[in-house]
Amino acid sequence: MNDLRERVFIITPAAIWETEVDVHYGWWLPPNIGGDNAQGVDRLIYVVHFFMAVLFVGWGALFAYCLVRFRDRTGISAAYEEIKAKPSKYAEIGVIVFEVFLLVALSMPIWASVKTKIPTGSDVVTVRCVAEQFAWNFHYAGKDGEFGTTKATLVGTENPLGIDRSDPKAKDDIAVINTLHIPINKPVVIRGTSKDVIHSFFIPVLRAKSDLIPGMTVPIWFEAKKTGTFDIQCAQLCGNNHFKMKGQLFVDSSENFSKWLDEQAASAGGEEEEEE
Ligand SMILES: [Cu+2]
Repeated sequence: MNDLRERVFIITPAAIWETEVDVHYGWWLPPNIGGDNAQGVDRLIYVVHFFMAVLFVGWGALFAYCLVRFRDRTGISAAYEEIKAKPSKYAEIGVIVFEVFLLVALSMPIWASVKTKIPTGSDVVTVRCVAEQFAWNFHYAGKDGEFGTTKATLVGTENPLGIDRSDPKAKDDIAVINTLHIPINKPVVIRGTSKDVIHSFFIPVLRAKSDLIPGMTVPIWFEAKKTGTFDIQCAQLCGNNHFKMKGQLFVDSSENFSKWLDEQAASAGGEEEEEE
């Protein structure tokens, strides 16, 4: 898996040219394959954009009207007192009330669900994600469902997560780079952190995005409703190869997901034997 790691430290125009853009989303939002949270984010985006358009047209029309109505004309001089008319005040109060509604009634419930209702239980798939310049390391607990110990002193090119294989719980742990496999229709919790700088874990099709911060473990959760291959992007300018910090999300059927886990477990075992 380590051959997947590409470390190019100099940006050349050729490097930028060769970096493929896999999915062309067009001018509209990328497809949304997420659960309730992701749908809620889209609803909010639509509502906010609709009212931004109304405000844009409304204030633009008022501006144009004022340009004509109060243009410089002979015989008419400017009035230097403050405005006495009430309509502009009402319009501003209306905008404030509506913004409070957007924030309290629409944004906060979605945010609360994303940030505080982290699912727990036996059907939850938990994956650790350790971001680094410029790759995503994913850590699966393996068959026993328990993550083995990781140690900073063990971190190296062969072991980017620093998994301590002498820990019995770590024996079946799976480490993959830039590839995240998840099953369809199951809550997935990513426990994310970073080795170096602040990265931002972003899966556009799931409307899931969160900063990953060194020294902190940040939970991110979502549910995918469609199988397929999608982009994982870094949404935080994190260094000179930020633009290449991409991963792939594979949403698998539950059979394919178990099959993939078994394959990974088998190859992890194989690697250990080679080392001995
Ligand atoms: Cu990054």
